[in-house]
Amino acid sequence: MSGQHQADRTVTNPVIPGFHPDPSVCRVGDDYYLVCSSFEYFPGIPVFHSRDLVHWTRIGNALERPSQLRLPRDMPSSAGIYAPTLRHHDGRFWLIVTNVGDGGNMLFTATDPAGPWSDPLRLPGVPGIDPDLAWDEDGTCWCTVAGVSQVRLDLVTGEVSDPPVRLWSGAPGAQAPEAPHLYRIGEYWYLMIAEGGTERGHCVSIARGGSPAGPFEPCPANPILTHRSTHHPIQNTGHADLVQGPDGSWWMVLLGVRPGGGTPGWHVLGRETFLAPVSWVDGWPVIGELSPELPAPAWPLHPGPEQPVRDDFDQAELGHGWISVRERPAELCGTKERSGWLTLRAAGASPDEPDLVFVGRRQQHLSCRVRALLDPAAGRGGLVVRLDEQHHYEIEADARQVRVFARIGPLRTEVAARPLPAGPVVLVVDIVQDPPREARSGPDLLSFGVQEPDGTFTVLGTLEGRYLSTEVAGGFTGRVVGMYAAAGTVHFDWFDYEPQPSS
Ligand code: 6LW
Repeated sequence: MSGQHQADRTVTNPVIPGFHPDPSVCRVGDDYYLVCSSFEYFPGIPVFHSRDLVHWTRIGNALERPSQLRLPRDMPSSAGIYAPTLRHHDGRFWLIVTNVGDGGNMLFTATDPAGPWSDPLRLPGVPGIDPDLAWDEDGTCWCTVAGVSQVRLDLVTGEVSDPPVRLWSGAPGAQAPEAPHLYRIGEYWYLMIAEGGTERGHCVSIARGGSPAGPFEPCPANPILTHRSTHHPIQNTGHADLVQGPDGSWWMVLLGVRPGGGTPGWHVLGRETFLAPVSWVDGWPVIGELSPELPAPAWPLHPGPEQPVRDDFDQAELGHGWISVRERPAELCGTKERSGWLTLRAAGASPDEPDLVFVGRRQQHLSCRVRALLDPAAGRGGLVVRLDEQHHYEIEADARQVRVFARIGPLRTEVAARPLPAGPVVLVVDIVQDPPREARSGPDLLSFGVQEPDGTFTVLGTLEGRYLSTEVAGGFTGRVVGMYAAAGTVHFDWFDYEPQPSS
């Protein structure tokens, strides 16, 4: 399909950087909508909009009420909300997703993808994870899940008509056939899956057949996409979804990671959303260039508004880019108690605990600087860079001192401490990509400190970033950076997130 690119212009991949895995996309007219997994974070399932598949603006979160999303304290990190599928059918948006650890598979609907979304229809008959929705010409809804198996689903009652039927398991012996999506394209039904596990062996395979229930014939070129055992800067490529542009061109959104540093390579931003062009040869999709600089699509580009660097907490409600760990009770967190400030009331938990009182955002740039002005007069809190309860670095202030801590697995240590004069203090986290200098270096360095009254940055401690990587910590998320309260009440006047150039 020539002409789907502007050869002279490139756009940046990932199209949605930072912890935004398992993308699912659909198009309505000229508008694309995309959702991602959100695991233990609340609100859940960020919803993005784009006019060009390249520039995405977050327009909300699908799961923003406790009636839609429960993330209990005993639910481990990297459980919770897995792998949604977003589709538009019969005038409505449909979102099917698994809450691993609380309720299993659920269905939500909306007329506006920005919300509000419905309360959940629970689907006890839909097994496993990674549910997909597809409708045939008769209106029957086929729900396909990891494994890969399928049920027919009644969208009114949530009941399934038969026990699950096994459809296809991908390559013989390959691990984790998952992330199925079923499409009617031309004369065939296509069943696309991910396999090989969501780490370096990840890949995308496809099969086709004459009916949504199969049988399916695997593509002779499977896997149709993988970067396994290559030096490609984008790795772990898989968990994909297909979408067709208004001009008839086809595209794939998928997850990938950007490992940095020496061997074995550590990725710190989680699994990110990438875009790749798709062409068709003999009725099979062929995936085009997937690179950090992607040739721009042939249509006009629609860059969104510049992301503001600072949140001054002057609005009554927090913007939808802010996320919390497991829940965000209004009585512990809000902007109403002290006008123009975000107030966090500790619930007795440190960043080592699952119910940390925390408001943060995804780290989306390999190098960035985060600063916040906090008033610790009545409590203890600070800035934390978090992968999970066992992997985080933080700078914490109380009325008397500021301290830097590192938690790596079972080990917790105080890295630095310094007395503080009375009054508010600007805490700083400076994250700098560290290109590989030797086999064991990188991928980044995190410096923690305070901003002096003259604006200079005094570093109290610098820590290597690899211990806050998925290769060390495990799990499915990525770095999140934000504000927390560990004791008493802590007020934050503003929070800055400034992307920095990286090498
Ligand atoms: C998701 C599975 C996967 O359910 O990882 O990469 C799991 N793919 O499909 C969690 O994101």
